[in-house]
Amino acid sequence: QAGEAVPPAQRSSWASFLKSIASVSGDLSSMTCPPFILSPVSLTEFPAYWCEHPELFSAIADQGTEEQRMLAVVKWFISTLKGQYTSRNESMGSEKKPLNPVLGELFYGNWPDVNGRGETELLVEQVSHHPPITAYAIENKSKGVKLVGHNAQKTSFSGGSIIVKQIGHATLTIKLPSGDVAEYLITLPRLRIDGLWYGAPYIELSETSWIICKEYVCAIEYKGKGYFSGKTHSFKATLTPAPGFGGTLGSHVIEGTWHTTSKFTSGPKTGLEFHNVTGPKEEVTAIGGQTSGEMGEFETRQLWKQVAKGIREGDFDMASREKSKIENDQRQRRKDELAAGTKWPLKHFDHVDSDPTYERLGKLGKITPVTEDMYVFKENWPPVA
Ligand code: HCR
Repeated sequence: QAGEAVPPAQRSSWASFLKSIASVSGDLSSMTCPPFILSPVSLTEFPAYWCEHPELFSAIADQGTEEQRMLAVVKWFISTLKGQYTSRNESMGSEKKPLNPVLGELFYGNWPDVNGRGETELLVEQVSHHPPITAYAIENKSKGVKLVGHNAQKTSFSGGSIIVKQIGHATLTIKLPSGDVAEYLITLPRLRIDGLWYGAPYIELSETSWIICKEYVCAIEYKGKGYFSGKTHSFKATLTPAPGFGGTLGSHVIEGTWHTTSKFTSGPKTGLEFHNVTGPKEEVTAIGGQTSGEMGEFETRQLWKQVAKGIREGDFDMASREKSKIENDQRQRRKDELAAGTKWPLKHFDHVDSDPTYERLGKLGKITPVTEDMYVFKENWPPVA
């Protein structure tokens, strides 16, 4: 039934919200939603989903051949999807609207060294407010594995669902024992937010995303119920040697559901399990202002503390008052910058209009657009004493 999952007192505002999104395109971040659908967590915390299986991230460095390394990269990537796209349903009952980060908002964290896998560090900076763009760097220094990327969204409405085209990409680099650096271009899937009619939004992935390195091209196709296997969250990953590497490297096809398990369905490993994320995940340990000494009021949990408290405790008047304070402060800062002829300085990233790695590797998968901008990580964290 329509609005089934919506608290009765908020059903009419949910109906108005649904009507309004049908006419909005761009990003949903500034839309006003009924309180039941608000999340107390800012989007700056989302990049932590990339590393909820730190052992898979570090294992990428431990592979002996390019073929094994590519399989390890794909395994780590597929294993992140459950956290990225279903964890809010698990923890909050449905997808919720995250807090829209302010320019300069920061989130730092880490996953400790356990069993010699090395420590993995996370750094996130909101590099644009309107439209929202989040840049991140995740690094296991002892293993020489690093992921740098950024995220933005373009949304539209179709057939009762919100379609989210993810803008941005990530590059994974691995320092090899030979001294060379292997690079992997990672693009992001398209999302469809279903369940709106009932007031219980959830995500399904669609279309194709890519992982591409010099020697391999991996196309990952996503389908929901009623396609390859008839199951929700299905995927099929096809790994093919890049031009010039066909004679030496094997091809593989992997199929399954990204939130549970998958196996090889073609190639030398046919029948073997590929990934399995039915076990526990490891949440990031957030690092407060004390480590950097400079994050101060821009540390995400500090910044949104009162808003998050209001949302968690059902005091939406307080949440809204506190949110307005943050927004007014932002407006004032932008006005002051305009008057002074200055621009907010990004702390950890430099914006550039094109990414040579994306252009070079993207060609191998024939991905579009042929070029994309990027945020170059300044490598300035943790601060050198
Ligand atoms: C679409 C979304 C904002 C963007 C979120 C992204 C794409 C951000 C990057 C992460 O790596 C992955 C990621 C996962 C999230 O699932 C995705 C969010 C889910 C919901 C949110 C919408 C803007 C919320 C709309 C809610 C409406 C129905 C009220």
